[in-house]
Amino acid sequence: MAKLLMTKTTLGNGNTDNQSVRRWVEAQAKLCQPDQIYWCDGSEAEKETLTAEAVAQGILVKLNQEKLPGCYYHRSNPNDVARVEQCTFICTPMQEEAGPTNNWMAPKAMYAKLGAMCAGAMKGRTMYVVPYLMGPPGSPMTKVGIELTDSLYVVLSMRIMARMGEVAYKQLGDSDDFNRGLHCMLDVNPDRRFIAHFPHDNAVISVGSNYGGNVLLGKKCLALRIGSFLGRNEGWMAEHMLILGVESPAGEKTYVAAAFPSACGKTNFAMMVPPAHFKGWKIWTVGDDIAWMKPGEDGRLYAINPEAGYFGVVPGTNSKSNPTAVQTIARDTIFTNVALTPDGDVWWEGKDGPVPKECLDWRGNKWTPDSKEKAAHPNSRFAAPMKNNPMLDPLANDPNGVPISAIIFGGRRADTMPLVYQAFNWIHGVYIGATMGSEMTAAAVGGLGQVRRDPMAMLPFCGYDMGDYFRHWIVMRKLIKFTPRIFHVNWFRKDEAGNFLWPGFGENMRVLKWIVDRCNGRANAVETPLGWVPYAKDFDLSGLADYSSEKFDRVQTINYDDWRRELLQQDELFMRIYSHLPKELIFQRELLVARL
Ligand code: GTP
Ligand code: SPV
Ligand code: MN
Repeated sequence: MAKLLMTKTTLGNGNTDNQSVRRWVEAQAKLCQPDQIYWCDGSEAEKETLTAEAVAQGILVKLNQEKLPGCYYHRSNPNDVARVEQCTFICTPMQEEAGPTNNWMAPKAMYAKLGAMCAGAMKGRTMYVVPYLMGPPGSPMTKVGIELTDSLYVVLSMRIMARMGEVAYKQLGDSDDFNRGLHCMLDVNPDRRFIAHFPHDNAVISVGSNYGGNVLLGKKCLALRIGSFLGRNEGWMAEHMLILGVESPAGEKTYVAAAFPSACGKTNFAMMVPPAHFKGWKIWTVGDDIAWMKPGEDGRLYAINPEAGYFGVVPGTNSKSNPTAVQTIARDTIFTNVALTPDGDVWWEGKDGPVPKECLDWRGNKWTPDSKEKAAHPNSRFAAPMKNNPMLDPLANDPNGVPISAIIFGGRRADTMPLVYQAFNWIHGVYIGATMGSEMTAAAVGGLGQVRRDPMAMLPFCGYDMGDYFRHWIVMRKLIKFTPRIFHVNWFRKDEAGNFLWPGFGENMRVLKWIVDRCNGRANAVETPLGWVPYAKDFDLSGLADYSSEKFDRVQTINYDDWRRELLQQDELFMRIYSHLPKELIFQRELLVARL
């Protein structure tokens, strides 16, 4: 192994002869001035060492190893518990390219601003070099990233969320085609928090945070914001979608991808366990958050999950809502911002079993069942390796990905949106995705509960102009011979009393079954102004206690007053992004108005 260029103390067994990597790391070290540089190799031994170090520094708490083998607990700064969209920037040379839905700053100005913040920021600290892959090793779709960070929590989380270590240098070879990610925690101050993307440089700089999507740079930053930009130029799609396989009792396998906004049910859907009534049906997980999709040689659209772990919402996870997740997070998991019980276990609202008489809440304060505040933060998360998932699809690591038969869009809507309908064709489906709305959740700071337009669940994650992104979807149609069918679902419609009109979770299998049958030419449908919907008589409600066909009619109702409002709200988005909006979508709007 060649000697490193830098004079700094270097630790860790990870090393590379790749000159571009070494020069770049050296330049960043010169800027940040860490006391030492630690080159991660991704080994088990390294995990042990770094975990022990994190425990010694109080970054992680070792949980009760009898109950939760290999599990650790982390509390983030209370000012740093979710993605911050107002601090997230797309830095293209022209603002036009970033579009009206992204914060923008010129690259030169942003490099100068963040360079000044990072200067000397790692004095007295260690800079960890984290090489990783987004995608299975050896896949032509896989991308290499290197994240430099002064956070051990980030190193240990990245190790779960991505394929980390030597494997990345192997894929990279002597190429300089890798994402350059720099993360400095600084003083974790919201006023000095920036997540800046430089799509033309395949680079990201994140400062002032130590939480989730802000700092695990392979995830939202590379796999979605930079990824969407690269995908547009290279003829593929980077989407905020889960990927799952549906296996019928006869062994037929159908893969679907689904885009729901943050905290709107992707992980739950991707790990769904069909109800007893669906004997012999199985759901296999490929991914729970991100899909990279590319047309294959056979003319179908193929998808890979670029991630290797799940960064999932904890509250509400139990053996009824998501038994697969319960098994997945039983070991080797880092829990962030849940509650800690006196016996070294974790707890959250909606967990199986009794409510603890006393525990420490996500801030570390004493909590009892009488406390007014929640014990676990609503956006508390688990980071768990996907290999723990008992229903991991056998093709989850396949370099070719899986062929997608259906794309499902869905939002969190208390009204207006029926449980399920199918687009008439691809371009109509693009319109349905482009006009998606959803109530905002705790996954991002601000606006909780308000309905906002979140096209294709990508509003916070698209690395370029939203109108150009719609254009890319339209262009992709020409590259795919057998286009996936497109659907819209809404698990969250409520009655006047505020009760959900659909039981959701495992029962979503009933909707998925109709979707799969539609894709495979087996189910009938009725034409409505919105699209195709199931005949009530065809839709399987058997074995669903207390669920009448009247209730199903209600959850499927198209209310014309609601749709008048809906169209006006959609117009607000279209006005905002008008200058790059493909005219095809304006025509689709006109057709919808005419049908209504
Ligand atoms: P991100 O990781 O933020 O991208 O979220 P996600 O889309 O993976 O959402 P997740 O599956 O974690 O679900 C978020 C919340 O929605 C959880 O609190 C669930 O309880 C709730 N949820 C998920 N599926 C359903 C459903 O079918 N019905 C109802 N009513 N709630 C659901
Ligand atoms: C999301 O917000 O969509 C997430 C969580 O998946 S985070 O990684 O924080 O972006
Ligand atoms: Mn997500």
